[in-house]
Amino acid sequence: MYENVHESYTELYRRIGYKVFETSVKKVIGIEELKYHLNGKINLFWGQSGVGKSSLLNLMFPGLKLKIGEISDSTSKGKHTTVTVLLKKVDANTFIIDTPGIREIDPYGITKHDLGHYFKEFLQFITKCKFNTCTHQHEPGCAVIKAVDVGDINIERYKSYLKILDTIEEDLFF
Ligand SMILES: Nc1nc2c(ncn2[C@@H]2O[C@H](COP(=O)(O)OP(=O)(O)OP(=O)(O)O)[C@@H](O)[C@H]2O)c(=O)[nH]1
Ligand SMILES: [Mg+2]
Ligand SMILES: [Zn+2]
Repeated sequence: MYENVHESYTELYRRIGYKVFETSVKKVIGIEELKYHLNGKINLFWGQSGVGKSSLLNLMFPGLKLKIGEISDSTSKGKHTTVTVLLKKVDANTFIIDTPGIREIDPYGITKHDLGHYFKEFLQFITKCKFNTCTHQHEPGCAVIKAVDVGDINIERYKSYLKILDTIEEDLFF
């Protein structure tokens, strides 16, 4: 739909209601703005291996001296350079947690029919599904599927939802 994939994700997540900072370590873009928003908080950096979490942190806080990895030529993925989770103090009330990259999301303790609640733009539709245990896959009267059909929910987000749903074991408690 969009010409620029990067642009589309920025727009998409802003529309959903997330704060998005566009940064580049190589071109030094967006660094000061991000740093400003970390001030006075406990900040956790989380995401796929090789996306540049540690690089970004080093640029904002050179004292951290975090190890930076390479990207594998064969898979274009990161090599899991950061292997431990450490909480570091960067000033009186600002803390940083760098984390090892993840390969995939494995939601622990979330049931199939709860997952939709973690997709915040689904919330306004979930309450309109015919069944209150709807998992928004094929159930009749599903308001989420309808919202995807008319473009109120982005199809990529819905596909992510289905992919994660697939990794959840059948609910043991229902
Ligand atoms: N072009 C470009 N490359 C970057 C940028 N940030 C990081 N890199 C490169 O991406 C590679 C991985 O960077 P890391 O900072 O180790 O990535 P990470 O997210 O901490 O990876 P893990 O510790 O494995 O989770 C390195 O080769 C960096 O030089 C960026 O903004 N632009
Ligand atoms: Mg790292
Ligand atoms: Zn539904």
